Amino acid sequence: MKLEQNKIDSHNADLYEKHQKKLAYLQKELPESEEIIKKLQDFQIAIPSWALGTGGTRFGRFSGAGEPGSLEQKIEDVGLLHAINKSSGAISLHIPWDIPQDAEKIKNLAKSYGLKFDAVNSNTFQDQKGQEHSYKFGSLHHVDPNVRNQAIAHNIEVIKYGKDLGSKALTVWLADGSSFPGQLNFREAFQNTLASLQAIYAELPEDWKMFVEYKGFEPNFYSTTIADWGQSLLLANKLGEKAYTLVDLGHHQPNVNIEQIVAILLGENKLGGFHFNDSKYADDDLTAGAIKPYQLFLIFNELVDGLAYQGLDFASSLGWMIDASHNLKDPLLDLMQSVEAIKIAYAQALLVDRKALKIAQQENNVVRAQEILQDAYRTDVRPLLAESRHRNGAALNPVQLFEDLNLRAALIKERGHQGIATGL
Ligand code: AOS
Ligand code: ZN
Ligand code: ZN
Ligand code: ZN
Repeated sequence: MKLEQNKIDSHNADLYEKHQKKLAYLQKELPESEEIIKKLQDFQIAIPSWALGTGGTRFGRFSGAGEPGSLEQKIEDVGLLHAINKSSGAISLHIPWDIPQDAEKIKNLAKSYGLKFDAVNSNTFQDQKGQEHSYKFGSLHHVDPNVRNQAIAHNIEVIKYGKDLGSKALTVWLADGSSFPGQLNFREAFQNTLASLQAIYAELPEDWKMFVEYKGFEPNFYSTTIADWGQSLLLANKLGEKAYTLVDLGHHQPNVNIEQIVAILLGENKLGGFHFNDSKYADDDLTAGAIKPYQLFLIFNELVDGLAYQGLDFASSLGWMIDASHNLKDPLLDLMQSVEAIKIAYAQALLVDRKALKIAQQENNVVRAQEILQDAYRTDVRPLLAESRHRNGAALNPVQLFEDLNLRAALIKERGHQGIATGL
């Protein structure tokens, strides 16, 4: 399904007057509005292919309807999303859930929607049909070199698929770990993981990055072999300059200061990118900004500061990806909400008066420092986001447009009551 531009235009015409009023007020208040709108227009957040269907829990899954049943339909869904918000111009594929049978065709299809291919993800956390060795006790860290070699070969194959599509990064997330004390020799598991990653890294094209994702627990409940940013950074440093740490917001113990981790990694030029989501307890994969929007803002505050410090371009220097999916909302609406929350946090971070903050910090003026941050955070920047979408030809209100046009019903009519095609 392709959304005709005139449908977006007429939606915008209905909302324009009200929008214009709010925007004019903000433009008067904030001299930097114009600059922020331009930055928002450029900022794209990649959509994970696996979030286009209703997620399940280990207790059950209530399948949605009209979900994509093929890679082509997943691209179509992201295309639809991008037409509506012009902020989701990339898709992140997961192999083998999304094997492109005909790379040229898939590439052209994506291009027709204005989409690029973001990081490709390998999968050694499940056994695939016909696979010789099982990943039950891990993959890259496994005690058996045959299992490690199989997992290495898979990652190299994923790079090959990514190359064919124009991806520029490989994301490695490992479920490897142990659930009982004594099960694993930690040092050997770490050394095996490093050696395996080195073998994969050796096959990484020159202009690619490798993202090493960490996670505290789950599916293993006693230890995870790449459990935190320290272990990920250690591996990335040993691997070389193309290897970076990837921060998934849900992969920390509760109350961990993620913005500080982000600041340190960025200062070392070792932050590769993000998997955005939100959580109350653990890897809940809830909509970004749904639970802790202030934390999201504080992370973006560090990103704006840190990328400028490194002299790096904001939109293009890191992997900006969503990794959220759950079982209650329409997946496309959920993604729209995540994208909106991420861009709100970015816009608010751009509002922080950095000169004044620096002075407050130098003077140890704690009260003023807090005032400066919260002044930015408490500004309603949504008219700036709406304006940036409008200028890009997208919808002033994506959620409302999707609902008013009954787009899910249209997808169900086209595809039937199918759920998403993944191995999950
Ligand atoms: C798993 O917890 C991680 O967040 C990974 O990024 C994973 O590959 C992704 O969620 C798809 O299952
Ligand atoms: Zn993730
Ligand atoms: Zn996760
Ligand atoms: Zn997650």
